[in-house]
Amino acid sequence: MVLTQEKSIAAKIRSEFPILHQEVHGKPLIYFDNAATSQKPLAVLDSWRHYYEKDNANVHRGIHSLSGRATDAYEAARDKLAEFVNAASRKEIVFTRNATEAINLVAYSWGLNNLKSGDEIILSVMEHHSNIVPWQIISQKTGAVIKYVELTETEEFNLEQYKSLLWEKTKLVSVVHVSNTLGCINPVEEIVKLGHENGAKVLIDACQSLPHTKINVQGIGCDWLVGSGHKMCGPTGIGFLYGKEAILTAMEPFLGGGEMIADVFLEKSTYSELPHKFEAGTPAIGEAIALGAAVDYLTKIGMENIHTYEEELTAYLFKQLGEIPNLRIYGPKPSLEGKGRAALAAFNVEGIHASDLSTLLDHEGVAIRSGHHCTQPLHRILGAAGSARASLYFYNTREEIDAFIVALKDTIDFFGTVME
Ligand code: C6P
Repeated sequence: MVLTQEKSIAAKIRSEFPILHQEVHGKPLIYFDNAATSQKPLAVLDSWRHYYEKDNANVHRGIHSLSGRATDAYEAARDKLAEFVNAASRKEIVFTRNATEAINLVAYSWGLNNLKSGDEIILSVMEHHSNIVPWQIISQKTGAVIKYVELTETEEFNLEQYKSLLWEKTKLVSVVHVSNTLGCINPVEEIVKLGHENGAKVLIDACQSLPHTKINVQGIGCDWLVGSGHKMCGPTGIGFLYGKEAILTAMEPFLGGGEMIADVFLEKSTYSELPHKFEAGTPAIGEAIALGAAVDYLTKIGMENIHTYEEELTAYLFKQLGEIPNLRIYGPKPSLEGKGRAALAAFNVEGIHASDLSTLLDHEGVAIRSGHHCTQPLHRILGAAGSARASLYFYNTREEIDAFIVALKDTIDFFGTVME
């Protein structure tokens, strides 16, 4: 199905998301906080419920029928995810709680064992805290030094400065694909290629790209890539780490316990094969299965269709926001066709606190996020304590953007009147 503004298609898609059909403070809900978490379609809710109603049992443990069904469905979800990101093997997909845990897995398992004093880690200033704090901890423990890629004048990834940071001491590059604040789309293939040419390993944080565009890990060429299920129509509590098989094989386990072992003796243990070596304890089984259903759902709509439709929304959102005086949007401008950035806008209106905007918009039924969006260092560089952020997904429409703009203008007028 090609996504368009056409009423019947938009209505069909929206009918699959029960949560969207409610009023907040007496106004129809306009959910524009999709970068924080996405809503879940019936197919995902049904899959989760089916698991707990019919198949609930622990995985890889029992030989009874329920355990067999749970194990099959859990492993089928891994297959779906492997195909979704074009991994070379299902062994390269490790289920984690979220992207944050996946980055910590790499930091503790690979970073702690492979980095030493004087080695260098390259991050960018636009990273989410999840891709800064784990490396700060590893840096403190190993003596490895963190270097940051800065922004260009258009508030994008500074590729030239990145090149100047790379040298033989660079052992790791860990950067975001799409910034959750700037909305810029970073040239990850080029970043990976340059990192590899200098002998560094490269991790890509695909949290904000995976839900919106086709990701091909082999095409990107990265060593690791992380994502969170809840941002791509799946449940919370489930995410994943993609890692090249040879690298994951060479890595030490992150957490120890049941499920990740081959044999346990009182003195020592041997570990399971990939990917189970990294999945200690009972996993989030129902959530992984429901994430598999989300992958099926997104695949059925088509990632290309989602991407193209969101470009259309981006163009419209930026056109409408652009007409509001004293409103500053962070990150690059999209083309007139909405290309070149993600369907989100973090912004500030002169003289009005972002949280006040968000609070008053909530009274109009509009859900946007305000604050630092877990990119505090970036906000400091932008000279703002925080920002308001409207972030869209494929179930949003131009009519919702219109209603958001009316509510935003009314809110700004209200503050203007109060402050006069
Ligand atoms: N950003 C946002 O409102 P977790 O919490 O592990 O599911 O995702 C962390 C994360 C990592 N990288 C990027 C680029 C992200 O955007 C996020 C989550 C949300 O922007 C919540 S802070």
